[in-house]
Amino acid sequence: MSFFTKLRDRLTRSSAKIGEGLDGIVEAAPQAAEPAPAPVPAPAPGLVGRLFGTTPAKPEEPRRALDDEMLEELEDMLVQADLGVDTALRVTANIAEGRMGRRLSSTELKELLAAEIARIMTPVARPLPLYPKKPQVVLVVGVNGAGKTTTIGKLASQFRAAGKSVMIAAGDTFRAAAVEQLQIWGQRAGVPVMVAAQGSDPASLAFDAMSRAESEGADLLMIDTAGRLQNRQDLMEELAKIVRVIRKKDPTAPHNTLLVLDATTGQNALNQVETFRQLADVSGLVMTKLDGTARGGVLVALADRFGLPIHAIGVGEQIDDLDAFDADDFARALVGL
Ligand SMILES: Nc1nc2c(ncn2[C@@H]2O[C@H](COP(=O)(O)OP(=O)(O)OP(=O)(O)O)[C@@H](O)[C@H]2O)c(=O)[nH]1
Ligand SMILES: [Mg+2]
Repeated sequence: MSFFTKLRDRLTRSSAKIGEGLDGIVEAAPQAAEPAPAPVPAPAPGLVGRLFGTTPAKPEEPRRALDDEMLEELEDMLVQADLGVDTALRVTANIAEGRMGRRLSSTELKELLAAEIARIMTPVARPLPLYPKKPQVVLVVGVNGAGKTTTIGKLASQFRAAGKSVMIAAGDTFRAAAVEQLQIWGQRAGVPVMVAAQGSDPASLAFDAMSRAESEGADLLMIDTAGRLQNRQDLMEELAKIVRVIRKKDPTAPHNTLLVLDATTGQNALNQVETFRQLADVSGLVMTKLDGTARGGVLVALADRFGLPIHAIGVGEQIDDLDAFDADDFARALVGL
């Protein structure tokens, strides 16, 4: 199954919210504004139609003239769908430009919205950059349960398949279960996982992992970290320390700091980006759990507000449920096209 097909099949809750929202807005056209045209009877799909391959005329899609009221409804719907107020306003204004009074069908409105969303997302749709530097150190951060460990497993497997030698460091040294989880992913991906004694300093594990990755000539070292909430000062300090220690070994590292965000958290993802950016130099985002949430629109708000690269999106728990982010595919799937 292509990733686009998967995306369209799994983004259903977000696309239902937006797609059905747009249908509803168009169908809510104020009645009796003008006399409805007399219905044209569709030709019966008889022998002539079969002979000449003509299909019976489709019933006309409902249309609604674009006015202030309709724009307001559109704006509200986009805010509800987690695009955020600023982005919803901008998108609506762009759709309105030069189109006031025009009678739009729901499909046309979806096409217009998809184009606006794709325009915002295209500049940020960038795969994880690969550098000649060996090992390229990828630090993975985020709040509890965002999907860091799973994303590392999926990415490691994909880089492995692309012929890269990959190592993983289990920087979540607090929970034994976290280490086991990463080891399972390491086995699936065929990638070695470096672990340290439970409760030991994650910064020193990161340092040791860098030494080993260097001596074994690994292309990529992915460092998992414990989940941390933005309001836990001590844990945020610990993250800053991991970065400092990594830099002692290689001043240019970490070469990528990936912030993993859970789509189901909606607007809170914006605060997470703000906080993590202050502590670690976040270089790119991965958004997980776009399957099963109606809040996928938050990705548009993130792109519009921060302009940070979106490297990949996750739409499930399996190893191949993560793929590079494609702006057009995402925009079309999101509006239900
Ligand atoms: N549906 C769905 N589930 C996901 C996705 N990514 C991760 N998960 C699930 O989310 C849960 C948490 O994922 P983890 O990878 O353990 O998250 P984490 O950020 O490492 O969590 P902590 O280490 O506890 O902070 C797991 O049950 C994953 O299977 C996704 O894209 N879609
Ligand atoms: Mg984890």
